[in-house]
Amino acid sequence: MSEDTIYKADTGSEPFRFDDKVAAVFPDMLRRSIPGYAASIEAIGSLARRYVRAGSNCYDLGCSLGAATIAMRQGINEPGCRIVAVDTAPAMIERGKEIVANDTSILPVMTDVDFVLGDIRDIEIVNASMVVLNYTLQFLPPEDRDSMLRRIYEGMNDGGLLVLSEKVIDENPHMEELLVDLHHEHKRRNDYSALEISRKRAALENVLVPETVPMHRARLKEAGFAHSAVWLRYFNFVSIIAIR
Ligand code: GEK
Repeated sequence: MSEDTIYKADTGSEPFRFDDKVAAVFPDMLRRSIPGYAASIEAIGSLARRYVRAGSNCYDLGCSLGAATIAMRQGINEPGCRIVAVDTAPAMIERGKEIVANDTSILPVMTDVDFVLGDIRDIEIVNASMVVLNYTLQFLPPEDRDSMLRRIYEGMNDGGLLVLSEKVIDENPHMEELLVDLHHEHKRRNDYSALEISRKRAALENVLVPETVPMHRARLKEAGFAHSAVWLRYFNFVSIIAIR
């Protein structure tokens, strides 16, 4: 796995972009930056086994290199399904295709994967038994998030499952300060320097826009999801499951 050294260099005031440089170090970046990332991927596999129905579609929205796609494919135990893995970043889609093609894990059933280079706001969602937004919604402009969730709900079958993982802000400013500090300490333990952490933070400003857990849950309810629960929280990173 290539080491993420991107913010060892001074990148000036350039906003964060999902380009070739990021794609080349992405697994290392996520592992060291997102507390709970590995747990989110593991759960996606288990949830796929429980919720994916024969002949249905699964969507990995903002798939990056396809880690959640691979987990779903390993979990799916029903015939005739299809995974649609979508990302706007060509560098991610190109590498993701290679990674999935070279994945040699033994699968319970063969599930086709279609990689789509495109914006998740333009993708048609139909006959879905599982939809994954693993740390992706946070990159959409907030004003586009309600309609995105509504479209997902409308494209899902009854009993279908949505996994929504996000960086969040706490409603309580005092606790927010502590959680951010704990996250930065976690990154320092994972060998990012204080300078790398502050450069990355500046680059993500206005690119990754976090919301509170109550805002996410209210949006899910508004979109129509009858049930939702936070199943994972690690500092200011959460994963929520919602069932149609
Ligand atoms: C994982 N889910 O490993 N349309 C499509 N893709 C988008 C859009 C958009 N509008 N906006 C951002 N992206 C993955 C990790 S990373 C999380 C997801 C992170 C894509 C973007 O190109 C990137 O690949 C991904 O969403 C977010 O489970 O970097 O913190």
